[in-house]
Order: sequence, then structure tokens, then C-alpha cells
Amino acid sequence: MRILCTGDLHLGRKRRRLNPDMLITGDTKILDNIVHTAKEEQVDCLFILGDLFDSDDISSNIKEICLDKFSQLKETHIYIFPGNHDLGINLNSPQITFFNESMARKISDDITVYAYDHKKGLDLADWNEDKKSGFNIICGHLAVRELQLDKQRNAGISVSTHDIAHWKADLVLLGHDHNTRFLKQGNKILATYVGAPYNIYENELVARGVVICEIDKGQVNLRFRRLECPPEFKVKAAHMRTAEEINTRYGPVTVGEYTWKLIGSHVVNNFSM
Ligand SMILES: [Mn+2]
Repeated sequence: MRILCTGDLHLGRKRRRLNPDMLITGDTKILDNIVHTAKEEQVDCLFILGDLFDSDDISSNIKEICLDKFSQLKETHIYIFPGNHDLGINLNSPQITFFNESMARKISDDITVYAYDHKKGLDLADWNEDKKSGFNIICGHLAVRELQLDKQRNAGISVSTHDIAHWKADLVLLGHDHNTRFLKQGNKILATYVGAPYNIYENELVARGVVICEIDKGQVNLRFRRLECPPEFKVKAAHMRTAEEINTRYGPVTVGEYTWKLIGSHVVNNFSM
């Protein structure tokens, strides 16, 4: 089973200096690139870990473009998890499964996906009862407390690193943090923030892309694949970050025996204050 994991596309997001037509073109290119990568990687499924759209009342135009692009992936089923930006959204297609609440779905004979719902969380009683066999993935659009610089902001959708470890899932896939991060215990990867597919800022501090997840006979292999944002859709960052801010934001975070590590972090050489 091969899965392309992405999230936080925030389609329809308005950006300074880009007119609405350019926005649609930019969003279309993002989708094209993901569809192209999914074809090239010959994935069985596409997972979108929330915030596919920037808001619930997105234009029907963008939804149609989305459906059209996804329909080019004929053999690929698409699983969409809601994010804090697009909780109420739906796309009507037999090719797409929406995880609108905490629910479980078998995606193959031996792989089950459990959604962590913002409001209800994960029903741990059911989870423990169910997870006796096969490969179990928990997916959610969540903030991890120890990674939050602003603790209040994401209070409603947050879990702790220990929560994640104690779920004892075979794999946890997360959206919300726009940078790809792996949660490791020793050499074992417990969870992944799949990250947004592009860094839209001109002065890039991290590489972004998609995560290709391969599950074979209970073994999981995760691979980061970088995607480039076309230069015409880049925007200027609101402010330059200090070296200290960069370190706090992008450096590894250790919680007991667990470490969150950013993938593809590259502080630009000519960065200066
Ligand atoms: Mn989010």
C-alpha cells in the first residue's frame, strides 16, 4: 500500500499582491503538481490531513477544479480529514471519503484508518478494542502542545506528545503544522506532520513537499518528497525572523524519550537581520 500524504493546501487563501485570477491559477498548479506526483509514485490512496480549503465558504469554482483534478487519479481513492479551516466542507464524489467525525475505515484487508475528531477526540475504549489486528493508522488535524509557541491559539485542537505515544498506533499522520516533522522514539517514527506542499514565502527557511508512505507486511517506510512553489506565486514574508526565532521554530523539540524533528530545514545562507 502506497499513500501520498499531504494537507494544509489552504486552497482559496487570499494572498497579498496576488489578484484573484492568479490565486485560482496558483491553486490549480498546486493540485496539478500533487496529482502529477501521485501518478509518478503510483500511489493507491491520497490522504489530505485537513485544511484542503482555507474556509468553509470557499467558491464553488475552486471545489470544481479540485474535483476535476482528483478525477484524473482514476485508480486512487482520496481520504479527506477536516481541518480547523474547513470543518464543514464536503466534496461529492464516490472517489472521495470524508472523515467528518471520529470514525474508522478499512482501506485494505489489513489497514484501518481512525480519524481523531476535533470535538469528540478519539474514542480510546473502541480504539483499544479494535486495534487487535492489522496495521492501524490514526489521522488528525491537531496541534501538539509542546510544539506550540502560542499555547492559547490552538487550545481546542491540541494533544500532547505523550497522548500520541500512548495511542500505540502503528502510525499517526497529522495536519495543521505546515512543516514536515517526524516524531521519533529512538529510531522508530511514531508520527508525522505531513506539512503543506509548498512554502509560499520568497525567503524560504524550510523545504516543503509531500510524504510518501509505504506500508508492506506491517513495515512502514516514510519518504519526504520536495515540491517547488512556482516563483510567480511566492509572496514576501510579513517579517524577517531572527536567528533565535528560527532556532525556536525549526529546531528539534525533545519531550522525554521522544523527539520532534523537522525534515528539510535549511536556513538560508544569506539570511541577515
Ligand atoms: Mn490548520
